[in-house]
Amino acid sequence: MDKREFIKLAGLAGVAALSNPSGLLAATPVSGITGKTGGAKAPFELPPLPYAADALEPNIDKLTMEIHHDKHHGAYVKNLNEAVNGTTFASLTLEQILNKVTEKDKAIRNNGGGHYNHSLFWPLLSAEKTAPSDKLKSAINSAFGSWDTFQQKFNDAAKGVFGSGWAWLILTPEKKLAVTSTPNQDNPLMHQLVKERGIPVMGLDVWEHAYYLKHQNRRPEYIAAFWNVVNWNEVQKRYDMALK
Ligand code: MN3
Repeated sequence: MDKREFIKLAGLAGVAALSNPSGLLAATPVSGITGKTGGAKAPFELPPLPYAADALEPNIDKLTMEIHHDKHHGAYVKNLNEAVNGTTFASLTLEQILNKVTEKDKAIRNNGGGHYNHSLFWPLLSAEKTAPSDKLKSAINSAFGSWDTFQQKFNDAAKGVFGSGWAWLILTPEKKLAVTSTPNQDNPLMHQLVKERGIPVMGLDVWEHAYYLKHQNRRPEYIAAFWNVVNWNEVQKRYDMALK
């Protein structure tokens, strides 16, 4: 797959939004950004949490979720809107912005990534017990050798982020599942900035703001808690979308 095809694939949400502005994305968020935010252009809006702030207790506490969503994600949205205002980015969808952003566009890089990553993250968590489908397990097994190896790699990627960043399960442009990580609010769609490009299938926020109030400095404890609340239905949905 060449770069142009990859941009096209990664930008599917934007294309879908243009061809069906009313209904398609609400039902099938290709980008993982739920509801009308999917494929949206500025001004961007903070999507509501898809569950109560205390729904993930005791794994992730209520106050952390409130501050993380309302204040941190809220600030990324506000700052992104200010940063794109009056620039050529103002007419692009969020996915197109991530595809285009470079080192020069510092505020758009940080806040565009922040908005995308958190919009993807909230629905990837759930209080309801879900399990990976046989199809996903089989894809994971063939990509990593075993489920345990996949989890170990993902844990290592999450623990290995120095300072703030994200661990990812991605589908590469070659349609292979891979584990990677990015610093700060970068993500694998920022293909002018990251070494390992791909469509995010699952992501874990390992900024201290995501866990410090409850887990303090114990990031491994937070990572273990994350596995208790993964919404495997959402992971599956994102994987299916990425494959198309
Ligand atoms: Mn965060």
